[in-house]
Amino acid sequence: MFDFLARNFSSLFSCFSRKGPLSEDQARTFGDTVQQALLDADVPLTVAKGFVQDVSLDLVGSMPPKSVDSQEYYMKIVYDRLVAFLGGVEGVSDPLLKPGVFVMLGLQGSGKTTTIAKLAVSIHKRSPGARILFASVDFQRPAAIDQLRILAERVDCFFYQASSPDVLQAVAEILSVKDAQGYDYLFLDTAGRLHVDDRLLAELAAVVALVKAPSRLLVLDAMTGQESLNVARLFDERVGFDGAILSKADSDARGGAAFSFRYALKKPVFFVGTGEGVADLERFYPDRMASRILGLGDIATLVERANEKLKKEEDERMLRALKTGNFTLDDFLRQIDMMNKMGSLGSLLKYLPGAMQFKISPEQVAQGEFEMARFKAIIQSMTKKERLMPDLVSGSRKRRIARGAGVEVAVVTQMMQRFEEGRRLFKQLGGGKGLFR
Ligand SMILES: Nc1nc2c(ncn2[C@@H]2O[C@H](COP(=O)(O)OP(=O)(O)O)[C@@H](O)[C@H]2O)c(=O)[nH]1
Ligand SMILES: [Mg+2]
Repeated sequence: MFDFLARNFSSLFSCFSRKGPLSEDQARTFGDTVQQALLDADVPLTVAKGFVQDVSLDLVGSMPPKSVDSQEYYMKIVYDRLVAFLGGVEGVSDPLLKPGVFVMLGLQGSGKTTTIAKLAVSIHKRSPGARILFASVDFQRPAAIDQLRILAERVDCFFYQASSPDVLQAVAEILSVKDAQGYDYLFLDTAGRLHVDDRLLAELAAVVALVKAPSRLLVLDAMTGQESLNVARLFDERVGFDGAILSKADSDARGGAAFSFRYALKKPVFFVGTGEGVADLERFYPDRMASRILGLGDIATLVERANEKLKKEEDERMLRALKTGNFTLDDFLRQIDMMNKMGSLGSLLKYLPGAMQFKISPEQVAQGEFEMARFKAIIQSMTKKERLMPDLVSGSRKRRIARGAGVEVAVVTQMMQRFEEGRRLFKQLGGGKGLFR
């Protein structure tokens, strides 16, 4: 979803020259380019204009110090604006931290029921012992209730089917069950319509009014683009909600809704749904999203994904190694395995700085995966000592390793060079005086 914005934004760097202050022409070109990029991404005109105005004011009103690279200086200003626009760094409270009653709101098919399971999985990850109850008052479609029952079983949660056919009585019944049985969390699934209508909104308002201190989560389908902002406005006026979850961010939606949500609704986006599976949910962090949109990469999310899939100590070692640039061929090998565990190279690329700018083709990705497999074979043919002290690898050792891995000697040489480059690169990323640290 954000790839679209990223593609258009990553070329913005070239609007700024490396030296000296921004000229009026450059500022105008920049503003026009940004506005067009936003409109192309399905951002409403008023929002696009608002953003361009804000960021232009910041750009024109500031002067890069002599000692710094102007391009970096101005991009940092754009980055800061973008973060603020998307919700700021402090605006990312986690609604799931506190137990309570969560009412899911949204149109039919937006992803409410699926999202309940995803949220439960994310609670269980943090507090495995949490007792979570699912219940539904989506009486429009009996299949919708079965769907929730099945999901509850799959993600180890409790399910309660109210006996009353009346929505409000059912809610009262569910709430008393929650209190009597001492559940920590209750997720209340509600009915949606294909379009917002009066009766639906009135019913939802009445449901919400029955719950003490409810957390009201609006689930919006990112694929519906700008229309989702109108839906959100209506729900806000008639029912009220605390924040949104954007589902189907994995689709080829152009990201305009996600970009505009905070600005248009003055409420946070808590999560984005990234697939149909129960684990496909990510927190929405404005700063990480801004990095991704600007093609600066999202190292934090990348590392988090690694965290989840790797044993803890291995992982801490790796982070230290990455940060200090102090890693050996053994680490390199582990890194290749780590990448394999996290997903294909292609799926990882969008998190890496600059990947967007270089427009990596599927052939290049395939080539990269082939090389990783070859590198792995080479490292595996080395002795422990050689892996720790790569400088030892020369002449006859190289020939032995090449034979062991079934490659030409030149490939071994090439890999050693890449390793050195990688070591330097990670040092810059992790420990160096990068722009965004
Ligand atoms: N690709 C994708 N599909 C999703 C996502 N969230 C929900 N869906 C799918 O959207 C459809 C409707 O979801 P559902 O939870 O039943 O919506 P509800 O009517 O609002 O309860 C289902 O086929 C889900 O699998 C998501 O983040 N990505
Ligand atoms: Mg449903």
